[in-house]
Amino acid sequence: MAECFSLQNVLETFKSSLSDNKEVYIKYYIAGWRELVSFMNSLGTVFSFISKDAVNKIQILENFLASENGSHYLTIQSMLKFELDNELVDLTKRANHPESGCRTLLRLHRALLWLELFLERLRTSTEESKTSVMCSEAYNESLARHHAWIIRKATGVAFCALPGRDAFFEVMNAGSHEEVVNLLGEALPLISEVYQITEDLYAKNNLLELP
Ligand code: 1Q0
Repeated sequence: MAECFSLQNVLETFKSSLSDNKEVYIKYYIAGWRELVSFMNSLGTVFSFISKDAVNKIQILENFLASENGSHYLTIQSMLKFELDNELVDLTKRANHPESGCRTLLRLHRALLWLELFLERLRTSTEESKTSVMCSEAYNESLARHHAWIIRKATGVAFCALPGRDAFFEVMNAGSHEEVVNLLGEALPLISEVYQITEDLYAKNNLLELP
């Protein structure tokens, strides 16, 4: 049976995703996303269009991992090397490899920045703070610039359907407000580290704008 969402699980998976020499294991990275998607699903059907896209991307990466080339998809670092060396990435426009691991993971990577910005707002929020405002501010500072108008519009509508701060803390299933705030304080540096490692790697290889 699927376990109930817990913030602790998210923290654990992102922790497991970092190897000793600071590579990022794809298996745990996408497990973290699966956990977040299950959380999002519990918030209602207005978020289906978002979770569908997220699941689709997670699935693409899982398929690579399970394929005969799976060993090359162990870490984000090894995936980049493998796909670039073998010309498996569309670099300037979508053509022969519209669903490369590199471009797919980049979409999740951009969403990770949204998550980081949103969780930081949540961590430092007060009783009066609105989740919808925190969410859209984080979105405008991250994903929005990569999204077409129609998606920004739909996303804005979805944000308005978010539960209030108290209910939100509740579904996070991590104890009292204080405990949630502490756990967020623990999770954020990790998420931020995973984000930064990936960002630097993509930047170094000139892959931040993959179509
Ligand atoms: C709780 C509210 C969730 C809000 C999620 C914010 C992200 C909005 C993203 C909107 C995506 C719209 C659907 C399609 C977009 C694609 O066009 C786009 C680009 O891909 P492509 O193939 O067209 O080039 N895709 C993306 O940008 C990927 C988006 C992935 C979003 C993954 C969101 C996962 C949800 C997480 C819930 C987190 C809950 C936070 C609190 C958890 C507490 C630990």
